[in-house]
Amino acid sequence: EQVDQTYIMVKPDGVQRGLVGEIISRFEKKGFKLTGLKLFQCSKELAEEHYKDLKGKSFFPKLIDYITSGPVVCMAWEGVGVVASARKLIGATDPLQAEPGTIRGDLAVQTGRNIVHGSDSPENGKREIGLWFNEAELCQWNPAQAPWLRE
Ligand code: YYY
Ligand code: MG
Repeated sequence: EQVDQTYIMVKPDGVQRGLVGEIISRFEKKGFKLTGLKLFQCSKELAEEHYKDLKGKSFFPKLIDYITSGPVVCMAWEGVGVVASARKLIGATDPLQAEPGTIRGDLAVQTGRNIVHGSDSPENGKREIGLWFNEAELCQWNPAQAPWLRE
């Protein structure tokens, strides 16, 4: 099967609210492989490039202010089906519509403070990891638990 990569980011509100460990833990416990992780203060330019598809939306300036308002936690995760699965773990964009059990459903109340980002396609997963990480910041490794996660 195809192994995909997704870019997951704890947004500034998630960091400020002390939810970094909780959010990392959801993906770690599921069984995906972490290949990159850092705390990072991003520039306006990087935030705009990351969200370039939303340029022109009324909420775009506020979104950029929010994402650049403090440090974020950048993560790269890898696995079969990781992109769609991570989106399910994260839940709907509007946290009030997100199902209980999802990160946004359990931990957030408003779209403009929805605490976490996840790539929406394998192509965007690769693109976003390339935007947020240098090659040297990504690790290829073999988790000891691999044979206990997939037969
Ligand atoms: O992928 P996801 O984060 O669930 O939603 P997107 O439609 O890609 O929007 C990105 C980001 O923009 C969203 O997480 C919050 C913000 N946003 C907003 O503030 N108001 C909206 N009506 C839609 C999105
Ligand atoms: Mg999106």
